[in-house]
Amino acid sequence: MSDLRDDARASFAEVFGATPDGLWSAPGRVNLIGEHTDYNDGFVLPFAIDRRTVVALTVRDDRMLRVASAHAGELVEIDLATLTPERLAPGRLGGWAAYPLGVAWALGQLGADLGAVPGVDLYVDSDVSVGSGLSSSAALECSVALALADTWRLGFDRLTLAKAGRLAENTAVGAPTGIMDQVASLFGESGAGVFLDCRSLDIQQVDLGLADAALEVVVIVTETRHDLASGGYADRKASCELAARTLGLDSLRDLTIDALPRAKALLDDTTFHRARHVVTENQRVLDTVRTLREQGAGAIGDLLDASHRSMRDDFDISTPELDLAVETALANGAIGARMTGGGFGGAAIALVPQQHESLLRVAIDGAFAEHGFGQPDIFRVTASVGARRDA
Ligand code: GAF
Repeated sequence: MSDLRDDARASFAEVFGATPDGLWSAPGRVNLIGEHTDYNDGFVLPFAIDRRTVVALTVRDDRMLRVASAHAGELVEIDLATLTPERLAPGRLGGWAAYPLGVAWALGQLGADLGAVPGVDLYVDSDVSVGSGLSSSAALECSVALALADTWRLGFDRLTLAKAGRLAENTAVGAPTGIMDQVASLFGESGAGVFLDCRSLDIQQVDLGLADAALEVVVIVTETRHDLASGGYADRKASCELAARTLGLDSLRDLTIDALPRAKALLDDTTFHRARHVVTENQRVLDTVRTLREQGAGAIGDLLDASHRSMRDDFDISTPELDLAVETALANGAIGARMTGGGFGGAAIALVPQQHESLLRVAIDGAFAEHGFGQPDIFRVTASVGARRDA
């Protein structure tokens, strides 16, 4: 992390010829459980990870926003006065710059007077790899949102910053996501999961108790990138909305497990299976939180496994690589495993005894090679602190 900060500071000086006024950072996330429930007003339990995006920033004496990234070639600049939805429409700015510039625009939509704030030079570096399923997008949005809110003295609370991140992603990037990732990135705490009710937006930090259970979480990033702005994610969201509409509900949050037989009679097969995933997944989140509190992390493995099966069989968002990662982890000592994030590629997580990471790596590397799949990236993550000012 200190390397990332030093690099960002040095690169900022190279690109902009100045020392940054400050450094901010925000983490990526792993979702422990509660997938595709956030945009259905449901429950989620992600945690912020120890991989972060760093933003270095200085105030300018004009109204230009200039953004540059360690992971993208060219510097992008725009006058604050021209920061309009038309200019920011998906595909117009293209690439990564839609995220930071979209966040600046979104802060304006949520009450910032963009006519009265100065321009900034902003440089981004990150060790949350893009397309890995660990929400590099939320890490970028939330680090930029916090940096701009501090610099422009907006006085916004963290929930408003999370909403700005989501609005930028929905509008400027064109990914119809929920609010889970931004809340995880802004509200993460060391050792804790972020239990969010996506209807009331009530947030509770839940002690994961991993060290007490002598367990750790290992991430397996498959080489199949996932992209939330492409069709599969939006298609699942549309199915959920169709199910709720057909059943006369505001959202699938209002469908209970007891009412599933009635729903089966009213919905086509595919829509029913997708709705059933959401309803059962909401219950699994509540069960996981209760189990963590009453029995500890050693008792949540079956819930993680059931969540994966539901995403594989009912919601149909897993891939052969993710299934193989989960199966191999379970056959090699994991007490629970599931894909994490939006699906269609990206990452899986395994809950394993401490010191188990290298054993798991050998087993999964071997299984992937046998199946002709690209070598996955495998590493341990810890639940970490959310977005903050670093310097
Ligand atoms: C992605 C989205 F960004 C989240 O809002 C959430 O829907 C998740 O996929 C699936 O649970 O990370």
